[in-house]
Amino acid sequence: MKRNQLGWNEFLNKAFIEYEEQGYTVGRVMLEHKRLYRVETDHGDCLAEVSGKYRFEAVAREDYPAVGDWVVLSERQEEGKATIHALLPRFSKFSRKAAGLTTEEQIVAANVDTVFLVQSLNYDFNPRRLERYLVMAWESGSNPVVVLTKSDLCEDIPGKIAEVEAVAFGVPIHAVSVKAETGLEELASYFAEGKTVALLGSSGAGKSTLTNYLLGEEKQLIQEVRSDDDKGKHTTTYRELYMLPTGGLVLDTPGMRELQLWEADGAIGHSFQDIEELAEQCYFRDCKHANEPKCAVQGAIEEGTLDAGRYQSYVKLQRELAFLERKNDKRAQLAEKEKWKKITAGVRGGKKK
Ligand SMILES: Nc1nc2c(ncn2[C@@H]2O[C@H](COP(=O)(O)OP(=O)(O)OP(=O)(O)O)[C@@H](O)[C@H]2O)c(=O)[nH]1
Ligand SMILES: [Mg+2]
Ligand SMILES: [Zn+2]
Repeated sequence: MKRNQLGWNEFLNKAFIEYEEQGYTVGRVMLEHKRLYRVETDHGDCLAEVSGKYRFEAVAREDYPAVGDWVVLSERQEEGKATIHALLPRFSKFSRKAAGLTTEEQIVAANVDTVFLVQSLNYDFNPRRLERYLVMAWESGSNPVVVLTKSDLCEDIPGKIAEVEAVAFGVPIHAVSVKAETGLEELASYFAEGKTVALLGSSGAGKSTLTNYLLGEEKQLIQEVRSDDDKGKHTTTYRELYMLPTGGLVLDTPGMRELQLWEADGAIGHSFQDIEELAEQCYFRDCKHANEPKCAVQGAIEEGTLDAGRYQSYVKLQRELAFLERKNDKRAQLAEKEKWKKITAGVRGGKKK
């Protein structure tokens, strides 16, 4: 069945059984455009919208389907259309804070097995930015892999890999070039049948170039980067999930200007294990690693075993999360209010369709 090629698994099957008994079908969201979805099902692809009831019950942005999601459908095959009635639980999701002043979760990729954190080996290369991506990747429930692109433009690949190793313990790192066709065969193992890989990174990093290479055809538009600073032009403007001819799926995404953190309970600790281990050796249990005597963190920075930039990055990310948490508490209160407003309005006005 096609489902298996699309990444169907036991976890999803369990969640779907009750719907299946009611005659619904299931599909995976391949593309989203303004709340209109292209969904791939056992019967081919169709355009789908959420039902009125779904819209009525959705409170927040993250309640709506995102690319990679599995959705419960009633299909109208002759028309090539379908209605989405429910969302199956996500086994992983890579989120960020949506751009702008609101605190809203934006799901960048749902149900992905592996995230490729893509950086180019020339100007785009930035271990501090990678730290930020790694925190969200650990939080997502998918496995991070660092993919360093454009190795044909780099003189010192081992040096760059060492810099990445220092911030990404135990994370696989691959240096590749689509132009020179090197290192690419190492990536094949992530694309076993039904496995989904999402490509994330800045604009111009070479995500779409890699996608086209994997697809074996020029599906995604690619544009030259600006020659003065090598910044991309935000060529890709929407997320799209593709099935590879060799099995596996790839999700190309638009380059992110900035990755603002979303909730990340334990992920900072996971990414900055080195610092948290040092902190345990500080003399004072509540050491703030500022001016306290016998501070192991400051000691390591002085000795040069801990990079000061890395420590600053850790502090900055923690502050950002604390700020987000405070705002989210407020948002949760508002959402709860909104929900009750809807429910009481529904009771008064009869059932809304
Ligand atoms: N030299 C070299 N250039 C590459 C390589 N891969 C990609 N490029 C170039 O990098 C530029 C940007 O590539 P894209 O694939 O469009 O980058 P992207 O990450 O998809 O960018 P957005 O869609 O804006 O997020 C293009 O000019 C590519 O030709 C490579 O391996 N070597
Ligand atoms: Mg692109
Ligand atoms: Zn300390």
